[in-house]
Amino acid sequence: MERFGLVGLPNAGKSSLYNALTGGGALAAPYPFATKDPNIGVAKVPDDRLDRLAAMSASKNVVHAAVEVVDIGGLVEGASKGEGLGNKFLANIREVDAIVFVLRAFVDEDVTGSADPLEHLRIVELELALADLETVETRLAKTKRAAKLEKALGDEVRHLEAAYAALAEGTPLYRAGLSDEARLALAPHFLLTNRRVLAIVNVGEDDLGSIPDFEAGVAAELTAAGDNVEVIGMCIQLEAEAASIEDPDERAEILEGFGLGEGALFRMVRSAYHLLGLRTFLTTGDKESRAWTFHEGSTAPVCAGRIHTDFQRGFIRAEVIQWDELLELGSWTKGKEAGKIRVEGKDYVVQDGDVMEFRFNV
Ligand SMILES: Nc1nc2c(ncn2[C@@H]2O[C@H](COP(=O)(O)OP(=O)(O)OP(=O)(O)O)[C@@H](O)[C@H]2O)c(=O)[nH]1
Ligand SMILES: [Mg+2]
Repeated sequence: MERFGLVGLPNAGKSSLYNALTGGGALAAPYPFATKDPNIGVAKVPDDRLDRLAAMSASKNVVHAAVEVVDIGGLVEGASKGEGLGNKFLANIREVDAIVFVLRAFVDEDVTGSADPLEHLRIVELELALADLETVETRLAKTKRAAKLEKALGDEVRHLEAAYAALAEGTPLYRAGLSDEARLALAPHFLLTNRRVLAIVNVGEDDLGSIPDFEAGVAAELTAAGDNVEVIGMCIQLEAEAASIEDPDERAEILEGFGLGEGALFRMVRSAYHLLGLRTFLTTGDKESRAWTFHEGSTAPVCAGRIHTDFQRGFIRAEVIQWDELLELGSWTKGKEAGKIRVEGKDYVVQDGDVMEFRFNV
């Protein structure tokens, strides 16, 4: 399962957000370093398309896609040099696929620390960039030596040099304007800032109206990033309170009462999922409707393999229709009768929102 890690200064609200997303019981407390070892949990990816298909098929079982969330201990200025929880926290970040920055903007006298999200962003970015700088420096020296004997390593030296130049300025790689080719070539080095980033601005209960301003302020700092970065403002405290309510109708009422609409958690999980390059195809029937995760650009046999390896091995063809077309037709059978279900072969690149059935032979 794909993982995203919550990264930020102490008391930013990471554990509170983790609890809200996963229904977990991580310690959230008004003192720094409340979290020492990471908490790991699973967040369901809300999907209205799935719910509607399940209703259409009167499915007994509904299975959402899911991602893993890791709540990492707070980092402080100097973390890359061992301050605070230091290197331990860096190791935890290396293990995630995408980073979610939690930047504090809420003011609360009982919770120590700065409430300036840009200050939070500056420190977090600098620490991650410094940690990467150290890694790149070592790799660059090694690769340069090796390149004297092996000419093919010239490209790698070039990419590492470009990374070095950016990091030495304190610029994280996700907004250093590197080409896709360069970022891909650097992937084997597991650098912290060579990933996609989602930034959450944790706004106070009384500041909901200022969410767009906070979002714009943080986004302006991250502009060079292009598609690799997204910013979402929310009040984690209120979101967490609402999320703790089991009954969906009651929860919707509370969210409405707080003035939070559908709530920002849903939006956040969806954004993180998309940022990771993850997409969804669906299956639907009376027994089960289910959302399956695949990587953007996957072919039909690869997607079939998400369900069962036999489906991939013995793949013959896929029957496909977009979810909204199927809903309009009312059922798979009606879709067939109307000739609206397409037959696709092994080269078909699956699209987000495809509803699929696979024919296979083993
Ligand atoms: N007023 C207010 N308090 C919040 C909000 N979000 C979190 N808090 C409080 O801030 C304190 C710190 O929250 P945590 O979730 O423990 O923060 P953390 O980022 O996990 O902190 P560390 O684990 O120490 O790095 C807790 O007492 C929370 O209840 C918020 O939106 N508003
Ligand atoms: Mg914590």
